[in-house]
This record gives sequence, C-alpha cells and structure tokens, in this order.
Amino acid sequence: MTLNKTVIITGASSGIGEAAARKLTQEGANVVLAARSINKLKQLQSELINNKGEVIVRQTDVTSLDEMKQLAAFAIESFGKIDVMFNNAGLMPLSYMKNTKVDEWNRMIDVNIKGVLNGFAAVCNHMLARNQGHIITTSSDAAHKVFVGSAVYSATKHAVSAIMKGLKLEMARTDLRFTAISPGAVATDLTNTITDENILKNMNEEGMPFEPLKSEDVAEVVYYAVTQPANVDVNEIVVRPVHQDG
Ligand code: NJP
Repeated sequence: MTLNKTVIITGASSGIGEAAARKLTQEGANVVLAARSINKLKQLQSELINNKGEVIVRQTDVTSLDEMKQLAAFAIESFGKIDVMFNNAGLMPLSYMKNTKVDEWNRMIDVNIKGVLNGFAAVCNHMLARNQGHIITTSSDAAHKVFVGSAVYSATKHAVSAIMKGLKLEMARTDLRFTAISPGAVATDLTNTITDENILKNMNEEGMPFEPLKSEDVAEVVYYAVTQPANVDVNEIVVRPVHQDG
C-alpha cells in the first residue's frame, strides 16, 4: 500500500528526521525536507531518489516564522497539500545551571519551543481549511522527567507537551490529529551541541550503560502514527531502549 501523504520534516538533515525521510519515502509519501544544512539535505535527496515517494528540499531555520511559512507554501506549490507537519528539529546542550549558559538556554527555547509553534502556525490555516492534517512533534522522555543538567532542555520539552495537549483539546471538534513522540536515548548527533565541561566529563566517565535506540526505531513510530485510520488520534508515544530505566 502506498502512503499517499505529503509530509514536511524539520530537522531532516540527520538523526531521527533523516531516518523518518527514508522510511516515509520507502512507503510512498512525498516529503519536504527542511533544515539549515542544505548540502546534507541535497545529499539525502539524492540517496532517496529511487524510493517510491518524491523528495524536495528547502533550507529552513525553524526559529524564523517567515521561513516556516515559505516552507509550507513550497510544499503546497509542489504537492498541492500538506498532510503531516513533523516538527522534529531540536537541540540538547545539557548544562549545569550554575554555569549560566544563557545563550544555550535561549537557543533551546527558540528551536525546541518556538520552532514547534512556528511549525504549527505555518500549516494551521491550510489544515483547518481542509479539516485534515496531522501535527507530529518529536518531544522527549525529558518531557516526563528532569535530571541534573537537563533543567532547560526538560523545560522546553515539558512546554512541547503542554502545547500538544492544548492543541488536541482545542481542535477536538476538527479532524486534525496531534502526536507527541517522546523517545528515550537515541544514537544521533544530538549530544554534539553540549559544551558544558562538567557534563562532557561525566558523559565520558560514565558512558552509556545501555544500548540506545536507533533513529530507524523512532522512524517506525512516526510511520505507525501516520498510518492509523482517520478516526484514530495517537496523542503520545513514549519509546525507550529496553534497558533504559525510565
Ligand atoms: O538529533 P540530530 P536527533 N532550524 O542532532 C536540526 C529529539 N530527541 O535526530 O539545521 C532547523 O541528529 C538539525 O539540522 P541543521 C530532539 O530533542 C532526541 O536526535 O542542519 N533545523 C538536525 O537535522 C530533537 O527534537 C533524543 O543543523 C534545526 C536536527 O535538528 C529530535 O529528537 C532523545 C535547527 C537535529 O538532529 C531530533 O534530534 C529525545 C534550526 N534552527 C529527544 N536547529 C536522542 N537523540 O537521544 C537544529 O528524548 N536543527
């Protein structure tokens, strides 16, 4: 069965977004890949060329509402509709609060929270006019917990959780759907944004005591959410490695 959907994926230049692009185009979805690294997007586009679904790319910074609106317009121009907005872009520069990495706090607020709001704002009118559409957001198990070093990251993901719950409540009389996917540890480049020496030292000393998920595992969850019947709204999925202890 071909997945006859148009899906915008933010943060598609690596990790979970890239894996979702692979999976969804294999299944026939047309995808619009967005991130700041345009060369990585073009490279991925060329790798996916033989998949069933079509791939187009657009350099987009999710913190810019204008760029997000242009991304949505580009998707509609190219494929005639947007079925799914996958708000996946994010960063996780964990740090101790005492080290006052204010720029990193602000950056997480801009990308992880405002980026998600911009994603919704960019497609809201289109989806409401069609009374059809699906907002999927990569949240985190950090939306359900706080650990030392995660205060601001967890705050951004708690905010994502509140936004997704608010959308679901407000839109319950429409046919729009809302899914927050909260992964545990996934092997991606996400930790590359960490600059706090204390956190890096701890990470190096402790290592990871269990095998993380692969991006492909999370891509399967995205596929599950988008392939449910129209009357089924999967609102929240928490998915962790089998040996991660919550
Ligand atoms: O990480 P990574 P993931 N505008 O670093 C993009 C959540 N999560 O796949 O712009 C647009 O490979 C960046 O692209 P570029 C996490 O919070 C993960 O793990 O070219 N895009 C890249 O494509 C995040 O929400 C884990 O630099 C921007 C992508 O974001 C999501 O998973 C656990 C951007 C990051 O890809 C995907 O992250 C968890 C901007 N301003 C939640 N800034 C995990 N990996 O363990 C960044 O609970 N990007």
